Amino acid sequence: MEMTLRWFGTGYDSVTLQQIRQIPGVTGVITTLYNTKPGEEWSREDIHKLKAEVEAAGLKISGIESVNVCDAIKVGSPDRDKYIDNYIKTLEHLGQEDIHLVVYNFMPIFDWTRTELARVRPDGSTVLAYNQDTVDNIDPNNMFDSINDNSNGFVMPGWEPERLAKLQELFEMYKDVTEEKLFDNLVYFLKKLGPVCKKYGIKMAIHPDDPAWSVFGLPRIITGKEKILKLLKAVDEPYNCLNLCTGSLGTNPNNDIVDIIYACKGRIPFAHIRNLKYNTPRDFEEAAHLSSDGSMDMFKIVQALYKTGFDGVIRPDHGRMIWGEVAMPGYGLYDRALGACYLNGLWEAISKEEKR
Ligand SMILES: [Mn+2]
Repeated sequence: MEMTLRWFGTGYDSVTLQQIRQIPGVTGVITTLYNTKPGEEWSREDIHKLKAEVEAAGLKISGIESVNVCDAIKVGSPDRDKYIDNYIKTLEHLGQEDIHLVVYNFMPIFDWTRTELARVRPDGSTVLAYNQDTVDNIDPNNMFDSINDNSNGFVMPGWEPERLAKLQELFEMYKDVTEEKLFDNLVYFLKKLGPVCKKYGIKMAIHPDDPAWSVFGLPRIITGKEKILKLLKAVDEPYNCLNLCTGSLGTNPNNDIVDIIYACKGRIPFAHIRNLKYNTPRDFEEAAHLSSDGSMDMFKIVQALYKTGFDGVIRPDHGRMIWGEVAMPGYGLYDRALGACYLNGLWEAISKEEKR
């Protein structure tokens, strides 16, 4: 198991590589070329520069999150092959730079969705939160505004302002895209990536939809165990795999994360681990990683990973904003560092106990 932290890159992230290097047990970062747009080919030179910067700080690039998939591929436009070719070239360049883990998602238009970026918890920390009644009463345009007005000046991944400008156009593009069609387009895309992934040993880890249900009437297809297994079977190759995200799957309390881990044994190279707290069936907020702070049993989740032979990459996912830190909501240093230490502690205890 390799413990990592997400890092958005110099100039985009308030957290430095030097700070990450000092979190005990964290040896790598999950990063991306933040200045690229979905659909563009990443140059090998840019990837090499990023890698050199990370390695100069004594860390490694443990994976890319994300190489985003453009809307043409998701809706299956006539020109999608052009963008798939760009994606293949990007994977080729990543493989040549010895990077073998790529995260992506297949959510239409909106990436992860929250209604509050700084809900105050009883201890004074602030967290991302979601309320279904708010979503049901909001115009998607206002969603963009509220995300960007409350992001402490950072551009939230998936909520880039340039997407707002063409929101109507995007909804138009997706108007005939059913769940089935979206799923077929995903399978088409993955099959095309087969040769390059096999050549370079690249794993394409899909991030579950967040929240794990349809938002604003748009289809969502990676929401729970049955749908994940359907995808893993549709392209039944090790390169087609799951980025287990406890916080995303856990938005639906009916998702049994431990059961999903066992069902996907051998197909989880990467795990986002975080906790959230359910207040009512229509309202949840993110929590500290500790089991007792939220609604999930983190011990059981880490234990299931250990028992299924997980040997991939973990990162603590979103953290609370604590100790006066100003950072991208969910991505401050302090609480994610606490999360990494806690998860490493669970892992050490479980592995030593199992080996006894
Ligand atoms: Mn996640």
